[in-house]
Amino acid sequence: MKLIGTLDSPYVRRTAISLHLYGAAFENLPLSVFKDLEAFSALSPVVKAPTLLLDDGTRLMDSTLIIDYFESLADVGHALMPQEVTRRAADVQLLGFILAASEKAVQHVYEHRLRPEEKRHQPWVERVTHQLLAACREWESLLAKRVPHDRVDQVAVTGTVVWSFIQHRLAQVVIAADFPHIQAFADRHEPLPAFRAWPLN
Ligand SMILES: N[C@@H](CCC(=O)N[C@@H](CS)C(=O)NCC(=O)O)C(=O)O
Repeated sequence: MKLIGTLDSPYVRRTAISLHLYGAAFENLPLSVFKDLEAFSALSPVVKAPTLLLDDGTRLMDSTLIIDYFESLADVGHALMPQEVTRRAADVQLLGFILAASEKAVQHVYEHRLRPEEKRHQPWVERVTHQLLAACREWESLLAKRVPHDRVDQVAVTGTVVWSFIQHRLAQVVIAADFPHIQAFADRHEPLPAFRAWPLN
């Protein structure tokens, strides 16, 4: 199985760490969606990272769909989502805000790194920044009230990966000191083996 994409993408990294925790054997092909356009296109013409090539040639795209597929195959000992429905709904809610923060952070990065300055549309940048900060505030507040889980789960994987990405790229926009619960949560998880095996840098 081959996971295509670089670990500086929060979507690729959350998929790699999740596959690791599910105990799935895979190889990472660190092709960039920008620098390795030709090689990436040859494997997947849509050039979306992550793309996961299964051994039978099936191509899976979108981190949430990929993770859901492996979650459906996992036994209880390897599952990353709670089995109990109320806790599961709470985690799905929290993951929604974390993934919204991720999407807005990636849009912010693309807007500043890919679009020439003279073509930038300031109201759009302001909208994306507002949405990013709103998502982080909801995330912080839900995390503060969350009953601590004793094992690494999907909220730990995605929350840590997305926060590290945001702090790596947008530390001037999303001030870590304003989000102490998220920061402490990420600090607790980044040193763990699955996160170190698939590092951001
Ligand atoms: N919802 C998708 C988002 C994936 C995504 O946007 N990946 C970026 C890399 S961070 C990408 O493929 N960018 C190239 C493009 O969209 O053209 C997921 O969860 O996998």
